[in-house]
Amino acid sequence: MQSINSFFLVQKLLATLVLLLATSSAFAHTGLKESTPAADANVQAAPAKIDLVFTAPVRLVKLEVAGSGPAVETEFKPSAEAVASYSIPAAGLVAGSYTVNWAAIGADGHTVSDSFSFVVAPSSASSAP
Ligand SMILES: [Cu+2]
Repeated sequence: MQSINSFFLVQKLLATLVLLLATSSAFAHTGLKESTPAADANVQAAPAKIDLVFTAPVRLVKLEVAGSGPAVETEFKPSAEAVASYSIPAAGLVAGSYTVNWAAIGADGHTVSDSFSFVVAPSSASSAP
């Protein structure tokens, strides 16, 4: 009986350990810390660039800005070097809603991808009374 109990105790401890490891590696994943425009932002003026700040240096391998019209042209080029901050000129944004799709390879070799959206409000000129 004693040995069966300790067997189950070891099983339980191992399960807890695996869970802890899985959780901590998820936390170690590199992610997007902040962006400009920020996620879900409603900006008054069309930005001329997209700024991304990651939690650790990454190689940004994809950045697409999708609006309601044709894909927005950016000066994005896949990065050969790992850096934490990116500033990517994106000309031609007008009023409308946009989704930024990005993918980056972190120091642990994992590719992380995500997206965020923002809205460029109609210009004050066109909403004048
Ligand atoms: Cu990872």
